[in-house]
Amino acid sequence: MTHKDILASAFLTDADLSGGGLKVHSPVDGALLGSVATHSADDVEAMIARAKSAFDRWKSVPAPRRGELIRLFGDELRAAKNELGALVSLEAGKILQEGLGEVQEMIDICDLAVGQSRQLFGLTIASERPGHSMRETWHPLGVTGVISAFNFPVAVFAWNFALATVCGNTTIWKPSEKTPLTALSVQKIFEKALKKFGDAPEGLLHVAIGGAEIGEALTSSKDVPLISATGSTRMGRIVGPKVAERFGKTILELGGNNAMIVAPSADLENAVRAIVFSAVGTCGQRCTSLRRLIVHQDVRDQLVERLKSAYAGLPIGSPLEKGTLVGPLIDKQAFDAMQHALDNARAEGGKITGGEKVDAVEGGYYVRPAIVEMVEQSEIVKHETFAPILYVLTYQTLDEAIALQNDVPQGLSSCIFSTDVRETETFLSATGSDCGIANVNIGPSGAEIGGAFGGEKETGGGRESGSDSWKAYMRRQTNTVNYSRELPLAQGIKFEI
Ligand code: UN1
Repeated sequence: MTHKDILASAFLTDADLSGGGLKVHSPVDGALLGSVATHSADDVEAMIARAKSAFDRWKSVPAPRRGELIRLFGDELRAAKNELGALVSLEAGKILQEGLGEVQEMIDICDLAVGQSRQLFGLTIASERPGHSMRETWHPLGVTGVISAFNFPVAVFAWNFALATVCGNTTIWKPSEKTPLTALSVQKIFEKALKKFGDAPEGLLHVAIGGAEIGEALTSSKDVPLISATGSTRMGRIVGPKVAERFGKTILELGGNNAMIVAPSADLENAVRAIVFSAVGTCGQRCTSLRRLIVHQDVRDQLVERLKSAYAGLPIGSPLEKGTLVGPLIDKQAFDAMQHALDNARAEGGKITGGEKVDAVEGGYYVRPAIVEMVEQSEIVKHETFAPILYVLTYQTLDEAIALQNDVPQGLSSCIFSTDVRETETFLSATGSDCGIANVNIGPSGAEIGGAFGGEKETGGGRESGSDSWKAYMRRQTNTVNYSRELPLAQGIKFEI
């Protein structure tokens, strides 16, 4: 399929792709995919007003009926899985398998949200007063601002949108400037669902395309009670305080610096497969990518040797071609950042294998993933570089390994390969990993949508996707009802008039 075919089959028209000010290039070969129209801060103001009036109607639609809209959206995504998956691959550069996986992740979260729409459970609480009942209920919150990143251009949006919608909210989505086309395609797919649904208010979803001024308009508006932002810690440091200043809520999903501990008892065959997938998959551009390997000294040489030979045979090339496992970096800036990190690693004593530019497809930034053997967890290792660089560190005791794993500013994902239950349970205990995600005998990336997704420390603390993450999209209300003929006060206070 040509680029044009991929764009057209993902419902993008010439009007979508021409005349605008934002030039979109494919990381596959640098080809210009389109010039997309952008929005201004004033446009965003108007979107917020429309989303707010849509919210006024949507919040009174019964939640299971709201779920029906997301069920229809999931159906449309199933029908368009191949087309949208290919567009993700073309615009974000991830291999086709991962592009399809990303759309599957959207479908999965729609399914979860449909079920959730019948389970926005509150609580009944024992009242201390006779003839009183207490409960806790959950109500829709309002307009939700979703700021998403290039590396998961559609799935992370869907985590937020599917839940926000069944929870009764309306959404304004600011996709990454690097991936507006997938967002426009998703908007069209959602419109098909809306048509089938029939009577939804106009303005449930707005896509706002542009740069920082869009984010600024969303974060500063008191009419957007919740901002869910995925991206760098640098971005989070701007968004978090800005929203907090007006007492808005945030869900922040920022940088990760994910580690794997490989113990002497580990199944090394599986460890190698997990390491390669999580370190080089998506060309190291997942927030959950494996960046640090903490290996026991007894298995270190063996493991590193196996990894080097696996890395040497990796098929690097166009992500659109079958058989490719490593696609391109998103752009030149990402390539430069990778080279800069490798220079620093070298200066800090690292022994580097790989990392060089590969001439796979003209116009794209392809690299051989790097393995960097470090003497210690120096400065560069503590820094998240969004590229396929795997730092290798060695340990002797589990305590030492856990201390290394935790001694970084980020706290997203982590894992241990071990068949010793004492070690694995320690890793998952209060004295183990300090991350939001901690796995045993699988890699740190590729989380299922059923669990809460997010992390601690500089990762921002937000949780999205499964478990009870839906609560972040609602406001909590505590109710006390007196059905007696008396008026007793709490805490036994007497106040006679
Ligand atoms: C991200 O990189 O922002 O767990 C999200 C994973 C995917 C989501 C990654 N399900 O790797």
